Parts: sequence; C-alpha cells; structure tokens
Amino acid sequence: MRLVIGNKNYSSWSLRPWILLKHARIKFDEVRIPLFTSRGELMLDELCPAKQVPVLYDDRLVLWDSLAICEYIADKYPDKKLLPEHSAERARARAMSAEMHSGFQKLRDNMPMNCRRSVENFVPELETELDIQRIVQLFEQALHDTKGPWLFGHYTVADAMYAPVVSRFKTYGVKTPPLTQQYCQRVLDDASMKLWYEAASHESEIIDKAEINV
Ligand SMILES: N[C@@H](CCC(=O)N[C@@H](CS)C(=O)NCC(=O)O)C(=O)O
Repeated sequence: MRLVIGNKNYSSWSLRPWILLKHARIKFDEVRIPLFTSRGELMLDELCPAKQVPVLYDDRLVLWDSLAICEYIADKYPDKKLLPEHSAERARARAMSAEMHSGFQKLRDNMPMNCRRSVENFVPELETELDIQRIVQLFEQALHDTKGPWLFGHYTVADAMYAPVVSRFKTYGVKTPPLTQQYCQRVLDDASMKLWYEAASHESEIIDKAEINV
C-alpha cells in the first residue's frame, strides 16, 4: 500500500489515515506532496484524482478520501479491530467520524492545523467556540461511556479522525475538562503522533493561509 499525503505540519486530512495505519502497525509506503508549490501542483495532478490529499493506492484501487481510506483499512484488517465490534458502538463511532468529516467548518477555517506553532492568547470567535464545545461534548460522552482510554475503549477510526483536532487544541491552547484533557494528552504522547510531529518539525515549507495572526 502507498499513502499519498501533504505537508505533515499542515495537512490534517493526511494525518488521519496515516496515524490509523501507523497505530495498527500496518506497513505502507508514503509519498509526501509539498502543497501549494509548483512541484506539489504537478504531483497532485499526477497522483490525486480529486487534486487533494490523502490518496491510498492498494494494488488497482485508488482511494481519494480520508474517511473512505480509514473505513477501507478497518475493513481490510478486521483483526486490528479498528471499529468497535458491537453494532451500536460501531454506528456511534461512525457518526462521530462522519461529524468530523463533514462538520466543524469554523474550527477548520479559524484554527488550521499547524503542528509547529504554539499560539498564545488565542480567543476563538463564538462560532468557533461552539465547534470546540461540541467536540468536547463528543469526547466527554464517549470517554464517560467507554471508560477510555481511547474514545471507544480501544483505538479506532474515530481516534484517528479526531487526532488533528487534538493537535489544534494544543496549538491554540484550548482549555478542556479533565477527561478530555487526559485523552488529548494520550493522543499527543502516542508514539505515532510523536513521529508525525518530529517529521513536521523538519519541514521547511510555510503555507501562509495556515499561519494565523493573533
Ligand atoms: N474531504 C477530503 C478533504 C481533503 C483535503 O481538503 N485535503 C487538503 C489538504 S489537508 C488538500 O489536498 N488541499 C490541496 C488543495 O486543495 O490544493 C478528505 O477527507 O480526504
């Protein structure tokens, strides 16, 4: 399998399938596209049917969307249990992942993932704060119901889908209640997340629109 991703510092959609594969210890090759550069544009044209990352290549299959890739990995490796086993829990994990995939637009616009940055005194505007509150509500509910340590007890697609949100909470200094705080720390301390951060720290490209001014 080959996973095409964007800049590790900025590409939140790329982090999701990448961390799922790493966490499940599934071997894959990776191709990194430096987004918003002329070389990156050529690579997007060549490798990405929707001109976006991530894209997974597996034999003849070309899969161009982060959530579809995560679901495919869960299907392909059932022994890794990357979705909860019980159907109701499975459905909840899917709803939570889908809400991330299609929602939280204000958070995405106003708090872009930026692993290297630590933004002091960030004050979210109301609609962004509402996105944060909804995510915290989802985390608290899942962690309360399953007793953790991951959102659905063991590591699932839902944890991978929310990994970039945890990164944003760190970058922008979002204060959260204890259960969520513990969970966020676990995500950030995870060996795979540390590998991603380490690689991001060595990247030199700057994507201006993801560097917010406060
Ligand atoms: N819905 C897509 C979104 C993918 C996406 O927006 N990718 C961004 C990078 S994180 C991208 O490729 N941007 C490059 C561009 O738009 O030129 C998914 O879930 O995979």
